[in-house]
Order: sequence, then C-alpha cells, then structure tokens
Amino acid sequence: MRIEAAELRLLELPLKFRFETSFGVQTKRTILLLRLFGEGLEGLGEGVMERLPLYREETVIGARYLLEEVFLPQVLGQDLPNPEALWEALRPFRGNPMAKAVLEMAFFDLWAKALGKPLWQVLGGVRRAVEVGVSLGIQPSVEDTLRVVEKHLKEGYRRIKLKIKPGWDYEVLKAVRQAFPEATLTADANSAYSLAHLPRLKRLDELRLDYIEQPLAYDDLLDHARLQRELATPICLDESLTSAEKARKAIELKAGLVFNIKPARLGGHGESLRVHALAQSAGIPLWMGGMLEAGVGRAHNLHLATLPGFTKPGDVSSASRYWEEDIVEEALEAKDGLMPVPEGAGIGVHLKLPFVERITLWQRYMSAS
Ligand code: OSB
Ligand code: MG
Repeated sequence: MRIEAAELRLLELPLKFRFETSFGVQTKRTILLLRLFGEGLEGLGEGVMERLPLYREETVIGARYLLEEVFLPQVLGQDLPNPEALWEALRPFRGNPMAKAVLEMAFFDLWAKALGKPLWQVLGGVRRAVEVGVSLGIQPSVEDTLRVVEKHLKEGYRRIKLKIKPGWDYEVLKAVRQAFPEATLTADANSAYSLAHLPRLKRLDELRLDYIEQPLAYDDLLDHARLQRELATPICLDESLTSAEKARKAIELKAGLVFNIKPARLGGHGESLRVHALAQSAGIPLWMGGMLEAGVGRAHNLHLATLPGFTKPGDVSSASRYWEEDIVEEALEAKDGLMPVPEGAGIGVHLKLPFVERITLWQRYMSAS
C-alpha cells in the first residue's frame, strides 16, 4: 500500500452533556482527524488526546506537530506492505502512542479496505455486535446520580461505571448499590487516590463492584500491585497501560486483575492485539474503553472489541448520547446493551464531509511528491 497523501484536520464538537471526572470537566472535544489516501482508497483515524495533559501526557497540538512534521513525512510516498511495516517506520520515535495511533489506525482502515474486508475480520474478531455499558460523569448530587443511573439501565446498558474522587465515592456508590442491587457497577477514579487513601478504598469492598478503575497514579504499576493485595475488589488498569511491555509488567506484578484496552492509548490496533494476546494467556478479562470518540474512533473501537478476549461490557455507548450530530453518516446506536459493528470494508463508516467542513478549525493537505 503506497501512501499517496494525507489530510489532517482539527475539529471542534460540542458534547451534549457536561462530563466531570476527577481530573476536570469536558464540554466539547477538539478532534484531530486524519484522512490517509492510497490506491484510490481512504483510511480514517481519530485522535483522542485532549487540549490539556490531564488524562495522559499527550495533547492535541503536540500530536498535530508530530504527525505534520515527523510521522507523516516519514511515511508519505512509502510503499508499506502491512501495518507492521508502518509500526517499524515509527519505532525510532519514543512514546507518544496516541499520536502514533491516529496514523496506525487510519492505515489499518486503508489496508482492510485494500483487502476488501471489514476491519473486525482483519483483526481476528469473532462477533458482529459488542456488549456495552456506560461511563457516567460526576453529578451535582446523589439524587441526580440515581436518576441518571436509572435512565441508562432502562436504556439497556449492561454496566454502569461511575466516576469517583476522594469525597465523592463511598456514599454515592452505596446509594446506587442500594437502589439497584442487581446492577453491574464499577467505579473509575482516573488516578485521584494514593496509598494513603487505603482505608477509604477498602470501604468500597462491601459494594460488590465488578472492578475499580485506575485508582492510583497515571503511570504507576507498583503501588497498584500493593493496593491489589489489600483489596478484594479487582483493580482495572486504564491510564497506566500504554504498551504491551507495560501490560507484561502489570501481569507479572499483579498490578491489575482486569485490563481496559483503548487502542488509541496503546499506539493502535497492532499493539492492542499484542496486549490482547498477553491478557488471554494470563487469564485477564478485557473490556473496550472510550475517550468520548466521535464516529471514526467509535467505529475503530467497535471493530477491535469483537475479539474474543473482550468479555466485559465496553465504554462504547450510542453516538446520540454524546452529539447532536456525528461526523459520520452511519448511526452508531446500541439496542438492549448491544452495539452492532458497522458493515462494509474497513471501519465501515463514512465522513459526513459538509458537517466536517463546518466544524473544522484548521486543516492541512500533504502529498507524497
Ligand atoms: O477514564 O475511561 C476514562 C473519557 C475521557 C477520558 C478518560 C476516560 C473517559 C471515559 C468516557 O470514561 C468513556 C466514553 O464514554 O467514551
Ligand atoms: Mg478510565
């Protein structure tokens, strides 16, 4: 596959809800969108980095710089036989998995289209629909939380995840557990705790949470392993898992008994497949994370979530929850907690170009010659 041209855009898309986590409040997304052209086909990738380094270290503008000045010049005009060859071309550059993932995932889409196959088949998926849950931000009150949880359970979501932080944890989770004794319930701290919070975290053990997501530092494994030895509730790693090497070390340390996979956090689909293999041989259940993706990123996540290791409901909820209007033509909607995977070659979704034009803040076209 010769990469002939690339178009990079920055889009701004307002969220329908105010999304509050332990690290801040989001009301819109600034999306780096990549269109990669070759052999008359187009591959799509969507960045998940935020404007500020509050979740991981990468930022939208940092990623745009790397793609424009380093990664795209490295591959434009190159004939790359497969995604491994692209990964090799990016290997000299350290870190920055989210920036690499924009390009790697767009290339996977392009490559699957050249093969004439849906991406899920190319990746080794085994199902046509994915079980989904929902990630609910911190609400103004416990009463508001109970209302929002009830609404999403009624919509059929198969797992409720509540964002927590010190001071907004035990009481709200306890109220939800009492009101919905049978619900599959989890909590995501986004690194808001330290080992000094051990007594507070131990109290969560009585609430029958399926797991607690990333309680400790965003780059930590060792303290998570220590905490896991003290908790009955499984710890799920999110922020700390940025590569297959990190996953190998997390498994050896027993830093988490569940893994969340976000291909964009891991550098793309290839690295996600390596983490999937490691997790399967270690008996670690996986689920597909989310980063408030628009249609391109959401479609990529859905395709990857069809692999057999994804045995818990993912954070891939209906696009209409997030946006008045999405950037793709296809409606990515869950029904009874099941999200169908888009049909057709590659990721199976198509850009709504007039809408994309309207929300574009910046764009640059780059060609091979
Ligand atoms: O920690 O999983 C997270 C959103 C942005 C950054 C980090 C996280 C999240 C979510 C939202 O939980 C999941 C989604 O609905 O896309
Ligand atoms: Mg998380």
